[in-house]
Amino acid sequence: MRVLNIGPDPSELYRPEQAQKKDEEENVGFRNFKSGDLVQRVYNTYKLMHTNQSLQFVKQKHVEWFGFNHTKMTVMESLDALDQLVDQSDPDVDFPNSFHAYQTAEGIRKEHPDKDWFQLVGLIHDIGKIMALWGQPQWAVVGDTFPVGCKFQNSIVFRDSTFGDNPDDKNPAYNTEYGIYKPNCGLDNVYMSWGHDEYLYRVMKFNKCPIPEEGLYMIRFHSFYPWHTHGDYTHLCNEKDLKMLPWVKEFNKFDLYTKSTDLPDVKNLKPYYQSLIDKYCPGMLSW
Ligand code: INS
Repeated sequence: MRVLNIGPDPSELYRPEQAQKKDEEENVGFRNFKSGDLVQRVYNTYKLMHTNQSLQFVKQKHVEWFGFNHTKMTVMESLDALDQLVDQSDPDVDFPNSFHAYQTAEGIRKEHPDKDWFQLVGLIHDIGKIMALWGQPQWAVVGDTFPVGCKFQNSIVFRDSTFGDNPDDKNPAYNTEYGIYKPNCGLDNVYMSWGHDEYLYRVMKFNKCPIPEEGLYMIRFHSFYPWHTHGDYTHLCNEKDLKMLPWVKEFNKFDLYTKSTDLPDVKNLKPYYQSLIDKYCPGMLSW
């Protein structure tokens, strides 16, 4: 008998330490930033990211990308384009990102056959990485995200060795617990390091794609590991963020643990996923 997964366990919210410990134990085999064949490539990407992602840099990227006048293309075209992209921040994957899209979506489909919007989010969550194919350096596109304009917390990967040259790290206006933010101001009011999460979230909003709020949160914060896995930055969260957190954690299970060198048969899967795209983000989108 198939057991239907009806959604995340809300009680996790009230015991964050246990949840974090569990996550770390479960991460075994994934997200190893200490050793492995790809670790030098991963480190170099984060070193550049953590040196250059300042508040000023992020504000400038918002100006550059929030006009949505770069191109017009369909979601399937952007997904196919990710055949050309290997994510250099990912210690677990050395194959094109497009396969990871179908692996994530299929994992969700198995456990949540009733939630087509969730499956769709699994499919498209990384397509904002298309920016890397438009000349953006990977350190401004991929990788875990974190707030700028306040202290960089210890849960950020390579925290100790990569922020030394970031101008904000020594700026007393930015390097305190709250920095420029007010307590519980809400993540919507926080500048996140610039990358594919925020970009795709904005593309979906701009094009008025009717993805439920939970799905939009997954898109926007799926790489925010310091928050969803390590329990940091809750002092910036409002009630809505905390209500959405279990959904982002539910998404993370599939984003992380479906990674495998056993590659899916994309050709066969395409018609099903095209029907989801047609339902939630049809036609030409403005990027
Ligand atoms: C993931 C995650 C990974 C990173 C990927 C990103 O959400 O944050 O650590 O390597 O670029 O898509």
